[in-house]
Amino acid sequence: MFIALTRAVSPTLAQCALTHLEREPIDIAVAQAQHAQYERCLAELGCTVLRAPAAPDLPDAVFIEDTAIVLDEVAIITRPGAASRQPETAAVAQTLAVYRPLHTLEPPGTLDGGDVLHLGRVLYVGVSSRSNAAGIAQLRAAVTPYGYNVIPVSFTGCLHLKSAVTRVGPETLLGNRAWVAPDVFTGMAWVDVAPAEPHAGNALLLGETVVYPQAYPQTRARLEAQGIPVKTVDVGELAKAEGGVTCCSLLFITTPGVAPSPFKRVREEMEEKR
Ligand code: CIR
Repeated sequence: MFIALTRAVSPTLAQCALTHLEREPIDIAVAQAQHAQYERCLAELGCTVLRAPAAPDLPDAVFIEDTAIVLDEVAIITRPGAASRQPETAAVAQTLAVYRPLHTLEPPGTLDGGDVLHLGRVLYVGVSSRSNAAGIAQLRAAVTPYGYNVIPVSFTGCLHLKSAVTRVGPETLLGNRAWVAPDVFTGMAWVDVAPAEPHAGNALLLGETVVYPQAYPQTRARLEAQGIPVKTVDVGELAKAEGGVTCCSLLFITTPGVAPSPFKRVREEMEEKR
């Protein structure tokens, strides 16, 4: 069973951390509706959607990807690079402890999950304003015993490595080569984002389908031209907070035999409402 762990949009989202974008008004009700549509999309693609406990006072809590890296063997609880986001990890750790042994990053290390691109036994990690050398070294020490290789990657122009590049197929990446060099990712084919859509590199691969923002039709056409199935979602209000489609969930295979009973089963709830 595939689990998509999500977290509710906080009523304080408009006070989110911002790095590259100007602050714009955010309509919370619309953001919540878009988030619900995103969860529905993941459920339709076969995920069991579970919500970590809500954190109304933590503006960026919806961007749960940044708080952990869930591998088959272990979950790494990060230490987010924005101080305002560091309290987000406690409840996520509690939730993930049901499924994985935990390893927690410590000061002075910082690392955001949005900087970690997981391709097989390699974790490419963006060196960013959020993920520092100490955080990357701690991640390497934690995952090396499980046979993973950690490769730091330089990039520019955006918040996280995965704002610039993500996986869209078993051996295919989608990315903005103005922000990150394709040849870093050995053995992977590369689809360029459309020039008019520099932020279009963030896609969420689920099985063979790519969950993708409605806002990037030109890049979507490029994916479809490669034979990649795409399901679009409108995440426009979340994008104002510098969020994309990867950052609103943590995807992982459940441990066989472990029941997710302490958590809200969003899919079941949605089915009841139909
Ligand atoms: C932040 O600045 O941390 C949030 N406003 C946005 C985080 C988006 N996370 C992601 O793309 N992984």
